[in-house]
Amino acid sequence: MTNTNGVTTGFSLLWRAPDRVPQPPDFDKMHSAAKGAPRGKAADETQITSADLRNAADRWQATAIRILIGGATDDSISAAANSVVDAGAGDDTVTVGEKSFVDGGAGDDTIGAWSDSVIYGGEGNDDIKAWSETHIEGGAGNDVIDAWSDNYVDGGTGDDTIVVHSGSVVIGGKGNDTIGIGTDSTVRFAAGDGQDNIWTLRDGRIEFGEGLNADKMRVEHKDGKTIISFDGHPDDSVTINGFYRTFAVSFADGSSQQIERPVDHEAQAALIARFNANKDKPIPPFATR
Ligand SMILES: [Ca+2]
Ligand SMILES: [Ca+2]
Repeated sequence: MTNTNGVTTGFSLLWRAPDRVPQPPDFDKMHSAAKGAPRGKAADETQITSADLRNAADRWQATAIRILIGGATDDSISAAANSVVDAGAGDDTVTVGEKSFVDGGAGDDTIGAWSDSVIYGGEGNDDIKAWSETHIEGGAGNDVIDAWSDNYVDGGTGDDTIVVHSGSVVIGGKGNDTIGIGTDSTVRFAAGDGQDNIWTLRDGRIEFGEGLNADKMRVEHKDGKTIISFDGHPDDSVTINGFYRTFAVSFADGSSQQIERPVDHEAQAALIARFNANKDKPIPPFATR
């Protein structure tokens, strides 16, 4: 597939172990190391380009990674690959190339990254987009996260909207989340994670956490949806939308089962109509915000 920059990218990339939680850089150390690096200015229109970054890197002789530190204001930062961005507080807009690390900090941040990156949205309602093999944590707030393939996405607390295309692991976390998954992706749902809606146009899996056991599970098919709940957990449920016939679920004891979903032609037609009506909207076409 070719992206808008004309770069050809393969989707069958090496699988990144989803449990691997990358360690964030030591920002205190970096703040002192980055003396002379461009910093976010008071003006909202602050724009730091990759050329600025290269100049800064030359100044403090850090060639392996580039470090950008936004202040407490609304920063706009555009950086090349191998960048480290600590955007700080404020409503920041950050775009980075591959193999980068972004901490959006507090505020409602808009963050975009290429592949193999690590993104922490921090507090606030963040809008995060990434390509592949990226570790994303939305943090607190109602985040909107859109990622392509082989990603690990944790929405954190809040009512998050998360869409992944393929080969990804998604954790909605606490709050009532809307999750869209493409092929070969897994949603992890723990006790206390709220009432989540999963939209799938293809196969999918749910891994239930401790306490959400097979012998407590209740499955209800209604209006084209499949609602999974558990005895003793009245505030938790997962609703599967979409018309794929089977859905795999697994439990903390290692057991698993297939949930067979009845065909509801009327619900299928309604979903397809909804998809087509919203397909031009960025996130997600089948579950509009
Ligand atoms: Ca969140
Ligand atoms: Ca949730």
